[in-house]
Amino acid sequence: MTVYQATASAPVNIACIKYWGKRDTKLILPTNSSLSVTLDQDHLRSTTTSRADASFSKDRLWLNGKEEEIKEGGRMSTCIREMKRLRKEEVEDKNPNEPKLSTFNVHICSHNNFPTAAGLASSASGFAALVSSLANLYALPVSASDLSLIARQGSGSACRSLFGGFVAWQMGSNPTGVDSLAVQVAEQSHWPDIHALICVVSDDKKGTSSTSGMQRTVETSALLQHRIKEVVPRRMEEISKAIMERDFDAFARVTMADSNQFHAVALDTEPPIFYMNDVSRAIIGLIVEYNRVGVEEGRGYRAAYTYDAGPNAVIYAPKENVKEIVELVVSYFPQREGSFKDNFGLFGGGQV
Ligand code: 2P0
Repeated sequence: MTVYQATASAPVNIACIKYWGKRDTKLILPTNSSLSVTLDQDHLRSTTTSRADASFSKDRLWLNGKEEEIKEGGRMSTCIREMKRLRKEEVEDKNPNEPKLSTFNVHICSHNNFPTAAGLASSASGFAALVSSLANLYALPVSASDLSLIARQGSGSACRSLFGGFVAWQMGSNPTGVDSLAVQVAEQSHWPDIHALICVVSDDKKGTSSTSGMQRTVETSALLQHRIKEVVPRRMEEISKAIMERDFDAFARVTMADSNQFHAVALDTEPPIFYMNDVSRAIIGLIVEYNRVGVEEGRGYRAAYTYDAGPNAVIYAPKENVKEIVELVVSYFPQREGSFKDNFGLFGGGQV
């Protein structure tokens, strides 16, 4: 008996130009393009195994060992349905000898190898790994950008985790979403010198989810309109150029400005959304001072902070500065042994 099973894994990505806002909530089409760096660390990944079998009575999903319901019409069921459609159209319809896996139900088992204590969003790596494992199972002859169209419908940021290195999610303009996909701007090997340091400020569950928070921003923030029309298109060009030229000073300036503006549009939402806390803001102060000294010494910016929908900091820096930054951060924010909660903990420093 043939066993139809495949495994794939996908890493976390951290945006430098932030995705915040949908123009279509069902298809997950964004109000602006975004750009991220995919972390190339073994300990920040989701790994997913999918199995198709004629005897399975329904599609089922286990996350970190616990079975989760696959809601009819929900994001998970959309992704599974779209992957089955691709299997039928790209494989079975073209070659009638291929087994009709698209008619079988699937069992999907997914694990994150990073602790929930890290407070990192797992939907990006999770949906990217899901789509990749189904693509392997179904032996789909399609590109990573094609798969990103489906991962996007699981969670917007997931489309960017299908590539390594520096990745853009092009917002597109077609109402069907066919051109809202991820493309690789540069391989990680193009600029291996950049490292990411993840500083766990708090592992408290965030008060406002990204999905509902960004919709409120779309509905109520006037600043968001300025951001999506005037600011992000220019920044997408600036950061792509900085990456191509390996210009860390320019990369850092755009990254920090965009993190600041993302949190400004969150504050401009009614009612306002606060993701950073006092420790987050103190880390910003530390990096600003570190960069001020760098500029004074003629070395330019040497580190860039960025914050997502929570208080934890990610600091991008060239490898030569990482040790110094870790020492600085640890000296100002001592960690309490064995505890992440309500403390400042360094989760990881490593190559992106
Ligand atoms: C980003 N974030 O670009 C931005 C920055 C959070 C802040 O993508 O509703 O979990 O599933 O599409 O992808 C978080 O949004 O939201 C996010 P959905 P998602 O990384």
